[in-house]
Amino acid sequence: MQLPETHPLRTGAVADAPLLAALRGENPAHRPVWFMRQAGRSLPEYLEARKGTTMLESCLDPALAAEITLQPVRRYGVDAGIFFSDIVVPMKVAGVGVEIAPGVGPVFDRPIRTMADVEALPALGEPGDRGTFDAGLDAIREAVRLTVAQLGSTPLIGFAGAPFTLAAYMVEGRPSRDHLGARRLMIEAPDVWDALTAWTSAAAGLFLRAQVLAGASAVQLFDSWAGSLAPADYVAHCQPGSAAALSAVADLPVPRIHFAAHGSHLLRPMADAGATAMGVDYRLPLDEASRILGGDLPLQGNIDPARLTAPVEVLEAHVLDVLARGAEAPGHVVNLGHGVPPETDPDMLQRIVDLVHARG
Ligand code: 1CP
Repeated sequence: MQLPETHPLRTGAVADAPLLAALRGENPAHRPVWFMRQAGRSLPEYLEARKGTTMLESCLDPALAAEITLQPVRRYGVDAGIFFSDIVVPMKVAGVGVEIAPGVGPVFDRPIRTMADVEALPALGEPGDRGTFDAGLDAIREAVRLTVAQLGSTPLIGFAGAPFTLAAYMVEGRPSRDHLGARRLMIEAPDVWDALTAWTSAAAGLFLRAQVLAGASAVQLFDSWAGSLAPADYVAHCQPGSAAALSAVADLPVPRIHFAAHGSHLLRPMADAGATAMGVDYRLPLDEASRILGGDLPLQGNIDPARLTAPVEVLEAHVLDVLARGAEAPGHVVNLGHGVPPETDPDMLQRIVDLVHARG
């Protein structure tokens, strides 16, 4: 399948984008940099824009979602926009009872525990079938279109939560530290687990595909909580779902970044799920990550978020170390090793962008 004629990858709008060059394994004039959670509570303009709307209302308001996506691009001059949404938006669109509680995160009305619970989940349908889910994604398509029209030559990254991370929230019903409920279900009732992750991988895949067809030029699959799994459990119970989600856009010419916080021990099996680039968290130096992957894939990362509040010299020395180690990989996109903490001073992120653009 081809991208629509108006897509930035077909019009040539993003032809010279450093992000896409690095993700192809090339060395652009400077290394691209963006930040996970670059939109959000660390920006005063975000807090202002969000006044009076819940998190999920703002995700489903196309003009507001576009505005919030653009805010950090305008402010910092980062090399990519990350679509402002949330990993639970596809569930909300499907009609699952979920809200994002301020200061907590996703909270589901009815946690999923049994096969009957999975069977009661709404049907998702097929891409473009104009059923409830497909039609509900129109707000996402519109937000992406509005965003890319204003981004010009800066590419937009679309994203989804990986099937394991989505299922972990659905089983627990809310954020959990060790994901024990999800890991128990996986072992005690693998049939229920497989049915649930078949549903979450379909939701993630359809969500990614809608963003790409509407104008996103790259995607990232966030498997935030996969790091709680042993490699054998990841391969048996999670990798197939992630592979299915990524394969939903594999016929389209967009790079596929795959990231897990705390996931260094899963780099190889996560790459094998069909990624074309790997996000690395701050625990594993990028040169070591590249060796683990046999120099096969471009890498993204991995500035330690804890150093964002350190003295400037400490932060800058760390960024230069990340640049040096990242140079060992076949393509390097500079990012944090996890999301921007809400209390981050935006001036520190600006320093990183300027340093990477000057020295990267
Ligand atoms: O009150 C607020 O302002 C809401 C905070 C917030 C924001 C800004 C949430 C709630 N989600 C988001 C946006 C968001 N979520 C983005 C957008 C753009 C950007 O990066 O700038 C993205 C990519 C996500 C993805 C997301 N949501 C992940 C994966 C990334 C990661 O951090 O590992 C996860 C795990 C979520 C769930 C979620 N949503 C919100 C919170 C606080 C959480 C985490 C809760 C937990 O600890 O389990």
